[in-house]
Amino acid sequence: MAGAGEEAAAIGDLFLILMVGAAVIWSLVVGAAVYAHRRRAHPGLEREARLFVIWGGVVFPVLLIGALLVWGLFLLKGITADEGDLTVRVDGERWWWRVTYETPTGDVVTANEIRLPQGRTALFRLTADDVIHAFWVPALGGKMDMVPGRETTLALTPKKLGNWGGLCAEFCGGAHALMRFDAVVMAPDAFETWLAREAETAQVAADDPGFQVFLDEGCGACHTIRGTQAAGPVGPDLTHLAGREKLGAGLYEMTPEHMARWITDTHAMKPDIDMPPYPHLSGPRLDTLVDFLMRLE
Ligand code: HEC
Ligand SMILES: [Cu+2]
Repeated sequence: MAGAGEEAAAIGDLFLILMVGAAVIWSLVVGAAVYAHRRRAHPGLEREARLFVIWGGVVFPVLLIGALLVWGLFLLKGITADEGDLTVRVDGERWWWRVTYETPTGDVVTANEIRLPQGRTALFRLTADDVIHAFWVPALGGKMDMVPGRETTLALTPKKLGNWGGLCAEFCGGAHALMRFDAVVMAPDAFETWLAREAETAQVAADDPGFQVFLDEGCGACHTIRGTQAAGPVGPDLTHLAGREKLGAGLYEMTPEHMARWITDTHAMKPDIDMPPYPHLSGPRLDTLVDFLMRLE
């Protein structure tokens, strides 16, 4: 079956076998019904029928469903494993993703984009901040509920390079359908380079005019830019914002035009979200802010 990860392939195989098996069993049942209908009555028929019901209707289904259950539990054990080559914590927020890589030198915080090394098993430790969400990267595997106050785990081993895209698979309110993310599978070397860069703080000059607008408008009350005094915990970490492929949790290409609209016309870009729009920003002041944000690589 198609799929870009080991776990998705295993689930794909299970699905294929269930479908083919169901088709075969359905044909046998219909065949038996037609046969029974045509059969003429004779003295031993009652006994034959009882045996058929016991073997075909009780023993066979119990054995088959039992075997499928064991297989399914076996698959589930691998998928919800509690170890991996790297650990990524993901918190579901309304309506975006807080992402933390656990590394030997400490936590690396980012948002809305998950990069993974090809061929390595990533262990996801999942939880939610507000309501139940669900973490799903269809091409790689899943999905797994994210529950406030609880931790669930999911192991994914991507096999193919590419941006496979992920989404929230549990209705969580207003912008649920727009709660996506990028799941980018990279060569292991490129991944290590990316992660090292992601761990760095932002290089922002104290007198950067764009950063002044950012502070004046109060963006820093909600957003963190590591390495500056902006340390808001409410919204996505923006330290390496422009290094992400998409803006707004997997929604828009990361371009200056989209960035400007995101700030002035926020709720047209993504309805219902917890970020206020800044319609009064325009002209050079907006340009300076956008230019600053697009330099946060
Ligand atoms: C009240 C808190 C709050 C304030 C103030 C705020 N934001 Fe946000 N911002 C958020 C939230 C919450 C999100 C996530 C929205 C979503 O996708 O559901 C967000 C998302 C963003 C994103 C997208 C991040 C990504 O990963 O794609 C950008 C860029 C952004 N904000 C910039 C700004 C700028 C610039 C300002 C100031 C002009 C600002 N924000 C002010 C809460 C805030
Ligand atoms: Cu959701």
